[in-house]
Amino acid sequence: MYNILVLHGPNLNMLGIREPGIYGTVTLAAIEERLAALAGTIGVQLEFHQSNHEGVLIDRIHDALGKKDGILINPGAFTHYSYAIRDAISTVMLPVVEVHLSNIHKREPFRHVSVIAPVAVGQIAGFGATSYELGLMALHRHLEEKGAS
Ligand code: CA2
Repeated sequence: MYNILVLHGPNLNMLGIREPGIYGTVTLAAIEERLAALAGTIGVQLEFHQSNHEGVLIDRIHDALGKKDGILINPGAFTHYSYAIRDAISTVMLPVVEVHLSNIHKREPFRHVSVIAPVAVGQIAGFGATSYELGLMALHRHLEEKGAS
């Protein structure tokens, strides 16, 4: 049984409430329900947190050290400039999968850069709420393969 921390960054608490044209109508609670259902089928234990504050996200990443096997994260806009979140991920050395609802590579130029991607196992973007499920499956597979090696 793997323990995985699921982190949602700033403004994602507004999902399904504002700007449905860009981010869809699915709420964060519904995404977490979908993830929990998937986790049940693949034998994974999830813990969820959303924060609008960089330091809180960093504290959660630090707390994962020694307790979690990996992290699934949508860092929100911090994706594009938070060297502090990137450093926290490097520090704990846990496998991280970065997910995005939108395809950040076909949006405004500032969103094309992820400072998190170089310290992540990989990135999934553009599939709406499904990005999270794909990300969880990818992280689970990565952990299985790492364990087997
Ligand atoms: O596509 C994604 O998942 C993003 O991480 C979402 C971030 C954005 O800054 C990134 O570039 C890409 C923004 C999340 C804002 O979510 C909202 C949801 C509903 C209403 C307003 C904002």
